[in-house]
Amino acid sequence: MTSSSVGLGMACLLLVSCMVVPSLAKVYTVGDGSGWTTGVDYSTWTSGKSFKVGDSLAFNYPSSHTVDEVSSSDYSSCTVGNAITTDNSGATTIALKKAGTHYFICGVVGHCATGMKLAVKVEAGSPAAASDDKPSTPTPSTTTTTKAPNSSSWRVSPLMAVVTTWVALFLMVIS
Ligand SMILES: [Cu+2]
Repeated sequence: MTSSSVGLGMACLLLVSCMVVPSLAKVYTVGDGSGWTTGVDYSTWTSGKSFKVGDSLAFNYPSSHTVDEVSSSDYSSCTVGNAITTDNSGATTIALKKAGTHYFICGVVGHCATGMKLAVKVEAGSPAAASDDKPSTPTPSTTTTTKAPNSSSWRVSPLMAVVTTWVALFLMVIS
């Protein structure tokens, strides 16, 4: 298989993943091809992007990392242990439901200091997009392996989890 056909396949996957979500919402894959890992400058990744309420962040990472949403001060000081929400499923999708700045770090001691920290400034979307909190999802109860903390700020669509896993596998295969 040539690399161009692999690229085409990935493009199709990404296209599908964009069509799955409501038209106005975007899903941002954190770190793009690098994923959520040490040694990536996430402030560079966020620059030039404008995040809106209704968009989502997709974190892809090996289970040796976690995705912790933390306070501004814990973000600045890389303090672990006070996470607002945490997940280590390897494919974490975070719905950005509130305007304001959201802070994420890896909960493994030392990783935040080596770059695993992400601050995302979320703007209120258009009135139409901001008002619908939850588009009707057919069968949310079929969520399979994703560990879902009992918190409303986490919403991992099973379909998106599958799609992001595919993308991650493609990236592993072609790397
Ligand atoms: Cu980590």
